This record gives sequence, structure tokens and C-alpha cells, in this order.
Amino acid sequence: MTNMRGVDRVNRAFSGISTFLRANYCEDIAQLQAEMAIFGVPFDEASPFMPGTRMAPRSIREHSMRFSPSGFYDIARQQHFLASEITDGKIQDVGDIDILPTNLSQTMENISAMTRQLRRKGVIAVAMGGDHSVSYPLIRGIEEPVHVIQFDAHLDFAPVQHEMHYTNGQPFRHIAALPQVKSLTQVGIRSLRVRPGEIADAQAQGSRIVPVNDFRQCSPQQIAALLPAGEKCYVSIDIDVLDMALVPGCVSAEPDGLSYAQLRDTLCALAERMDIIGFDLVEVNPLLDVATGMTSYLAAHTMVEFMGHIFAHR
Ligand SMILES: [Mn+2]
Repeated sequence: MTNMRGVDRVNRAFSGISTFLRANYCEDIAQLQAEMAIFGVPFDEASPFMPGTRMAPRSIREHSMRFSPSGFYDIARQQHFLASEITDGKIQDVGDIDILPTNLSQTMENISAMTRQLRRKGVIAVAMGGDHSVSYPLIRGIEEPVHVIQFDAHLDFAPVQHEMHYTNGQPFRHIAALPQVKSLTQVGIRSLRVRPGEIADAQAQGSRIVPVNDFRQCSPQQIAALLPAGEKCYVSIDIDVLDMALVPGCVSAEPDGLSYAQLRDTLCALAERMDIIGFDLVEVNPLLDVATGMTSYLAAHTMVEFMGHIFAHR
């Protein structure tokens, strides 16, 4: 019995100390030698409605342990993914961002410092939110030119009112303005609560908006082809892009959303076409979820499958 992945152990999902996919835990980023690092951003102070997404990283990690550290077999493709990336240490868990309640600027700097440190080492940065506000400091920490694609029911491009700048309804207004962000593509948009002014502002800042009805007219490859092949790409996945029925543990869930297969196939097409340097998955709220934790499980499922395709195309 050498570690928690030891082959002589049964390792049921409820047994062991949680890291994502039972990956090695690396406490010191300076010492990290990996190709991909996963971390939690347990922050939900920017949620205007029900809090609780701060509990998501812990919950998603637990549900990730239902998958094998030796990857998964896709029966449709007859292909094994992530067979050795965990055991070889290519994927490691680097823990959680230190969150400082009420000290927003330093919390945001702690988040940016993580993506900055990881990208300076050439490591793919994978973040588990938190609410969607965390995507701005995450992408702000990336110093190289990058194309951003967001999967979301909402634009998250709300104007600044009453000196509120960093709610979870605003991150893409700030992301679109970052000098290193070469383009912004917003996919799955459908909420009746998106205001016309938000759409106009996003388009004025160069955002390419793909409403859900347009999305359904396109193949996954056509969506990926909106971005220039081979260039660096960051993917932000708001779990509310999926249909409301799939995500009971998401306060911003909306009807008429994507199926899992539609999201998965589009992520696969992006992994095939683009150089994925990071992604986040946000807005899972375990405090609202059903008892099976299906929203956390779906989040882990989405991440594991996307990670598999990222490595398959490296
Ligand atoms: Mn969002």
C-alpha cells in the first residue's frame, strides 16, 4: 500500500482523501512538475441570489473520485482516455485558492497569481468555481494572447451600477477589455433576463454571441471553427449552459439549454482544433443540489471528459 491509488486497494468513491481524480496533491507551485494543474476557487461573495458555490470545489473533487485514476473508456469511440496522466503525475491537484472574506481585491489577486504562476510554467490551468465572477481574475492572470470561449445561459456582461464591478453578472465585460484577450465567443445564450443593453455592449466590445437557437443550427466543428485553429484558447463553462433539468444544484439554471452531449461534443471539437491552455467550470451549488449530488457529478464528468480530449490532442 504505497499511496491512496495503490493497486492493492479497492478505493471506493467514499474512501480516501479527496483530490481531483485521486491525483497527486502538490502544495508548492514552485516545485510543480506537471502538464495540467487543477485547483478550487471556493468563492461565492459575488453571487447576488443564493450563496453556496463556495462549497463546489470540495464537492466536485469528491464526485471525481467516482472515476478511476486510470481514466475512462469511451465505448462509442472505442478509445481509452487519461490512462496514465494521473499515475504519471502529468495531472496534479494544487489545492484551493486562499479566500479572504470581504477582502475582494486580495482574493482576486490570489486567484490571478495562480493562473499566472501556472502559465509561466506552461501548465494548463483548470479551475473549479465558485461563482462566475472568478473567471475575470483567472483570465487576468494569463499573460499570453488567448482566445476566450464562454458557455453560458447568460452574457455576464452587466453594466457597472452603484459601484458594483465584480458580481457574477459582470466578468465578461472585464474579460473582453483585457489586452491579452484576442477574442470572446459567448455560446448558449438564452436567458430572458439578459438585457438588450448587455448585448449591445458585448457586441460593441467585439464579442461573438451564439444564442442557443443558432448553436443548434451548427455542428460542434462549426462552433470550434469560429476560433482560429491552433491558437491558445481558454474555455469558461458555466454549468447553467446545460438545460435546467440537468442542473438542480445551480441557482441560475435556465430552460431550453444544451444537452450534455451537445456541450461535450463542442468541447471535444475545441480540444481538437485549439491549444487549450486553461478552463474553468463554475456555478455549481452543492447546497441546492439533490441528494445524489448529480450537479457536482455532472461537473466532474464534464471536466474529466474534456481533460481526456485535451490530452488526446496534445
Ligand atoms: Mn455565467
